[in-house]
Amino acid sequence: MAATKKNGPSAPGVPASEAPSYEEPTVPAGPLPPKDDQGGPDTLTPTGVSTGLPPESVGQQGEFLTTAHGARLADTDHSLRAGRRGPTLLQDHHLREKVSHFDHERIPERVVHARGAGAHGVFEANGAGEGICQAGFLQSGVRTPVFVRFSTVLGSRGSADLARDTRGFATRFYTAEGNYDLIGNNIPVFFIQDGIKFPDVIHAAKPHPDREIPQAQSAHDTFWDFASLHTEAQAHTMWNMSDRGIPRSFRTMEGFGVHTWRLANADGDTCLVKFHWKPRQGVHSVTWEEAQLSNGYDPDYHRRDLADAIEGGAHPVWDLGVQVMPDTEDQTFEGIDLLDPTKFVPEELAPVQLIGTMTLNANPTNYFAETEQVAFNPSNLVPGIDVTNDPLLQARLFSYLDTQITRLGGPNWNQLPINRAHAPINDMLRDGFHQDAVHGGAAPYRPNSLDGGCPFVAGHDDHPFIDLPASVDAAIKERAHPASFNDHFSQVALFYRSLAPVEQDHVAAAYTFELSKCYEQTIRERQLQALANIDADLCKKVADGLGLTPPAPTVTYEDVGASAALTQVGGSWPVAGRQLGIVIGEGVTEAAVTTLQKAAQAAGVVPLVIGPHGGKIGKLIVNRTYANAASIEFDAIVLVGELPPAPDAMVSGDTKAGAGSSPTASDPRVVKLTGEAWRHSKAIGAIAPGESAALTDANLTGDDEGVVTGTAEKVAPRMLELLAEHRAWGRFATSAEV
Ligand code: HDE
Repeated sequence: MAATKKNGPSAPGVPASEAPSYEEPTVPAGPLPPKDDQGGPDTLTPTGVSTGLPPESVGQQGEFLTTAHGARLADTDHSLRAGRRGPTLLQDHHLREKVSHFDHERIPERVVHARGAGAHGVFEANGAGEGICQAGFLQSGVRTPVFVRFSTVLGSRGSADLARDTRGFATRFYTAEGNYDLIGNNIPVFFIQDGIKFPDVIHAAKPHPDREIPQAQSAHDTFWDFASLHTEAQAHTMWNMSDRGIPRSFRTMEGFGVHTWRLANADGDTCLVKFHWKPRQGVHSVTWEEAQLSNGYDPDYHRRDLADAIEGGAHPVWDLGVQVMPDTEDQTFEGIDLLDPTKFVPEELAPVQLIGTMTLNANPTNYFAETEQVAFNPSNLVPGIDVTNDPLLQARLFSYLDTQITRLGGPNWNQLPINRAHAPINDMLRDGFHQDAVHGGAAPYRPNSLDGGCPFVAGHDDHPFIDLPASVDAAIKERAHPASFNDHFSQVALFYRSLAPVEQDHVAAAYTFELSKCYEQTIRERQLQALANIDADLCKKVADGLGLTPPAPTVTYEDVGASAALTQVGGSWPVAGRQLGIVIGEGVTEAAVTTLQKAAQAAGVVPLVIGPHGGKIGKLIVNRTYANAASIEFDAIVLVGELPPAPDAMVSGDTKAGAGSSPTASDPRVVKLTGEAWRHSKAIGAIAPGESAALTDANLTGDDEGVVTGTAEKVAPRMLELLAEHRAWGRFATSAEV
């Protein structure tokens, strides 16, 4: 008999809503309900009518295994054969259906942004956007369901999450006026100014065509060959080489619409805007070493983090903001060409005005049906939001619709549950592969009288989508761009000079790492020349690392200053959803651990106990062991009491046990973990009656930066404060100081 113990929220990540029984269940029962944290697309008909049914109604039904046409089956383990040792019969419909369907389970992955994770949520407008945009979902108090998909760009579907890369941040608003898709990135500038170059940049960045390596990386010759020749890519690559290229979490990323969009209010007044998502969780990153370790220890790091945080109740929140610029004829603002997507508008020049808030509150029930099949499209616009002539955006308007036809197998991908609009659909599009609607009527054309003239076109008062009138200069048809697009460096320098010294060091290290992975000296030298044109100091640091001579700049441009909004360093941020590692040994004082656990849980932090073995120590449940824990999993660690070597601390069983040079009083894996947390500038706590042997073994004392020692009552609140600061930034000197 199956046990029906509900899996509790204290363990984010358990696979099902009920804990499994030890024996294989034998009493027929229907499918288990989804987990509490799971949601699904609203249950609508393909033409947008709400069915009011729960999300499970589109899942599997009934107690018995059936064929795809609903006949119950008694055996799915044996194929139908002519005799027990004879050949399999072609008439075995179940075998053919089962294997044939399996043969076709995969669909082409996205050409770019193949690796991603999604979540459901809700957007609530605060009304501040009403004056500039007539879109219904931006009117005060309107709540709109959303689905968000975060992604990396370069890697294939199974690649690791912590590649140094841009992150996609695509949001679908299921508005009452149709779907609105805001498909942005975590970086506000792009590699290219014209969409016709997109295949070039992606071909250069994807693995080399001969060996198909390296996966999910820009640290290779073809990428830097392109970026160094095509210097308009320098703006985006500088952001990639900064800490923005390796976010701590999807939850700690900003989002940007990148292009300039044109909004119109109810009176038809227009303005130009840049969209921003501001995470309430703060903007945080990992270190490069953490990223590399994570890709081995936990390639699903970002995916897991998002799902666990939502399951654990730490629902991530972003404010949606706009920078508002006048809709002038030249579409420039403070000297910045708003049609050039390699440029951004510093917040000091146009403050970000918040117009609503998005909360992600449910995980998908089925990755394929939702996260894989969601098909975003920048042409999904609603009344009041229109495009500009940014030549990058213009090409996207074609590409997204086009790519779905191959990826999702035909023209009816809008009818997939996750893509269905929450508005009545009456589109005159007919037939095609996988048609889900059963259209009535005789006249899918206009004008008609046979269907009573239906569908009618909307009049002005019916709130139709409006292609906002825009004057187009009498112009020559040509393949050329405006002169303002020729400045490839001034804003790159602005970005670099806006960073804190520690972030600048990270940038220099990232360029050095990436270029050192190139085989061709010419490519390194060419990229160094681009760096010389950005910042002499940065160029020298990278040149030193590569053993090259820094070249002199070849271009001059006006210094455009710095923007304080660009650094991640400083400030204090909510800690909900962060992970605290509590390292214990046999004979641990349980009360100290309980104090830490309670303080963490009260702040929404997930406490994970790391013990010498699995199972329990006293009453404490061990979540990780010395052998399987890695520092990358924890935002901070606390060492509790004595942590002597566990019996399995032998190099023959776990080579990490040989990490130290000499035997230590503490388990060498704990010493390694502590050393890594130290290097990664994470907070470290130690609870011990006297000196903590584990701290001493890691060459640390309670006086070191970001290290706290004492009782659990003293350590717990201080750890939370340090966690809120994200890193102990002052722990190491920067090159600006030495
Ligand atoms: Fe995309 N992009 N893109 N892109 N993009 C796709 O669409 C493309 C660009 C972005 O989670 C594809 O459905 C072209 C800028 C995100 O499903 C494809 C150009 C920005 C996602 C495509 C660009 C983006 C995509 C692949 C140059 C930031 C993931 C599958 C004109 C503003 C969406 C698909 C998701 C996905 C084409 C440039 C962001 C091939 C041709 C600029 C976040 O259609």
